[in-house]
Amino acid sequence: MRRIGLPLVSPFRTSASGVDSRDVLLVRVITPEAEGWGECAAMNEPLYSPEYTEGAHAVVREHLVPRLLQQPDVEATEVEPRLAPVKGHLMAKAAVESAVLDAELRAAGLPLATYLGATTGAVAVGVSVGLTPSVGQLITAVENYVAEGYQRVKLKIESGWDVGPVAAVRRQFPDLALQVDANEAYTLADSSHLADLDEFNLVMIEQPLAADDLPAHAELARRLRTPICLDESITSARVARQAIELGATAIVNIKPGRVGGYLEAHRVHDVCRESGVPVWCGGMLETGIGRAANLALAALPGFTLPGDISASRRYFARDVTAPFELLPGGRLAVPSGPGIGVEVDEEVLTEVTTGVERLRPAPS
Ligand code: NPQ
Ligand code: MG
Repeated sequence: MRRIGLPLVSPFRTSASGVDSRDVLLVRVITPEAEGWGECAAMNEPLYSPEYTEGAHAVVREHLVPRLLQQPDVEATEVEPRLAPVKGHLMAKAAVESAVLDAELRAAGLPLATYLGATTGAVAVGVSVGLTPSVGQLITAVENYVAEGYQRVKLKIESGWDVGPVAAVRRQFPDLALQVDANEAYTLADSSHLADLDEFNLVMIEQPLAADDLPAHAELARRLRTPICLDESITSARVARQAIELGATAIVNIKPGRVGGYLEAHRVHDVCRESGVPVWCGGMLETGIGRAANLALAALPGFTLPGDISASRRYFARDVTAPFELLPGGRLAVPSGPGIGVEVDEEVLTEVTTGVERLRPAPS
């Protein structure tokens, strides 16, 4: 278990959080055949979901890794069942499962994209802008990202910062693929106000209401023209199916950490695809380790909308892997090497490391 600290190129603010650096938990699995890396998506404070870096670190150390080390000859598909007795902590579980999966695939010489069933070698990506101190600064931020080549821009909204900023950006960019993310900031009482967003031809409104209120989202969907997309609500393939059947969501934001790993993320993709629900890959300001794995997932056929994977430079001046750079047309190349297909730069890793712990199987 390794903790690293990466400064952000600019603070990232949402209705609940404002961060200017990432405190990230990485999990490294060392086996006789290969090593694997997993990244925990949790924020350093429990402001997006109940998980947070320090808590995930404790759960990995005290409750997850010991369960695997009892019988360390474990395959990636066995990790979830072995960890099932532990309730919740899906981002912590995802980091462990991803590291085992990466080691397994590297040993087999198999790219994660191939293993998951990717059907493309490059994926369209968008950018999430975050809250800004003024509308002017929002317009400038959007201008810069559009100039960099992003085909889709996502704005954070909250009560008091929604119709005005969206109208200003739409006026400046009449043809831009534009969407908004409320991170649960509204209630059904805000329905008519949220309906004022319908005139801006948004691709979607993401997680407008509380994560645990699917019926309210179904009711809101009946009152809005803009499609609803769920993020925080979708914690498994089963919940995705329930949300779709309830009419609570027309689009799904898939985040491997939020659903417990890439294997469950694949199952969410399959459920949505069977129901004709488009999906896209959400972002948690990952390092190149999580970014590489997310690109493999985003290369599946059901990922028909640009994700929040963004180029490395959108978040980090220096990363623990080589930077992912935007290709023409606002796309990122899907790593083609074994496993997650990137190498961790040990020199940078050492510089940004704030703590390292190693757990070993009990001597047999
Ligand atoms: C979302 N991500 O889609 C999340 C919100 C979010 C890109 O909007 C540190 C780590 C800070 C993860 C702030 C984007 C974060 C974070 C916001 C995720 O809802
Ligand atoms: Mg979101």
